[in-house]
Amino acid sequence: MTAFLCTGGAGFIGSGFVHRLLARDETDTVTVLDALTYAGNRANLPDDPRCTLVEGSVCDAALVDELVAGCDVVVHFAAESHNDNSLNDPSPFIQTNIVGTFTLLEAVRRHGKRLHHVSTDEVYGDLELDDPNRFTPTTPYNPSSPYSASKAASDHLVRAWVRSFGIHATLSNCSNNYGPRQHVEKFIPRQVTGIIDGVRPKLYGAGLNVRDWIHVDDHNDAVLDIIERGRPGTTYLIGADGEMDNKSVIELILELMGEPADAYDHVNDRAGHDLRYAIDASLLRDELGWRPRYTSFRDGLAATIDWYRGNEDWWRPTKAATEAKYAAKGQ
Ligand code: NAD
Ligand code: TDX
Repeated sequence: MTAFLCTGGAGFIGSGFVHRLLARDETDTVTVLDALTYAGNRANLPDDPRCTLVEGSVCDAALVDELVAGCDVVVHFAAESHNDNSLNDPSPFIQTNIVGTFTLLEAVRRHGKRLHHVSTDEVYGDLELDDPNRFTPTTPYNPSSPYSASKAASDHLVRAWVRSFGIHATLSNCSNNYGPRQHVEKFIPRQVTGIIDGVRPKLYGAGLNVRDWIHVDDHNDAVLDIIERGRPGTTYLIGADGEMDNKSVIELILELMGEPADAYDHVNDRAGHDLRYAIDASLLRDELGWRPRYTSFRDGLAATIDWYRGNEDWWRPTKAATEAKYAAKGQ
């Protein structure tokens, strides 16, 4: 019987975590602290008396202190998460990702609580397409965008609080997630919902950029394993050997949705666009025995497409405003 505090639990990955947590144990409870920004949606949360939503910010020190005091384990998902938004306006990324993590760390330190910090592979920068190496926990930090720099800063804060103050924290850096309830600003949902609306997919630049795709449920299973069995102070990389270039992902989406494989357009590239991410998850596999359940990206993607087809009420309200932001940048 564990009382979890889950920040950002009304977003894509955090809500997936809440669903998995409550499904696997009948006695756990979860308090979700979420600011319900454009990316948060209370409808993402299960209708379950063991789940309570508190609408508020991780930057609100008094609120964070009260909630941390009342829980056993903190799982920190809350963040501004979209690279393109960070190029338009970095300011909320500095506040939520850096100041918010600092605020949480201070409360965790005061109350001596267990923390798991959720981060991204983007903190390591990018790899050449032919580089035989992948990211490992010792790869030097080299972030490219305001988003990834703010996540890198948050990781450094957590590591410093572990070393200097002895807080009991673990960290994870995961590759690109896909699955249900991902905001339509992100690559895969943007193209899938566009095709449903008869709009051709939009590929940044030549589309040779490689991302290492993992299903959101596999990410969250790894987070649960780390919370239960991870070594204090350790960073685990999470990835499922899912490297694929963006052009191939668009072609696969088009095929699965019954459209010609060349029915997409090239649009303006992202400034500072990272070329390739690739995760070596050996530590997670060898030490904690984690294995991904979604071993076929094709099957996981087909199920995700079905989810967007069946949940138009969920994504329709945010689609037009999201596309208007892209249109202003020729994307
Ligand atoms: P998301 O944008 O879908 O959700 C973020 C959630 O945080 C939203 O519910 C939002 O309302 C909330 N939030 C934002 N600012 C807040 C604040 N100040 N206080 C409280 N809540 C706030 O993001 P996501 O894709 O679910 O990502 C979750 C975490 O996982 C992030 O830390 C992200 O860096 C990390 N991550 C994401 C991916 C990916 O592929 N999406 C990969 C690796 C790591
Ligand atoms: O319309 C598009 N066309 C396109 O070619 C969009 C929205 C994106 N892209 C490209 C850019 C990237 O190379 O697709 C790739 C994936 O883009 P995003 O979905 O924006 O993801 P990315 O920038 O790779 O970051 C994601 O993974 C790491 C998450 O958004 C981050 O939160 C996570 O940390």
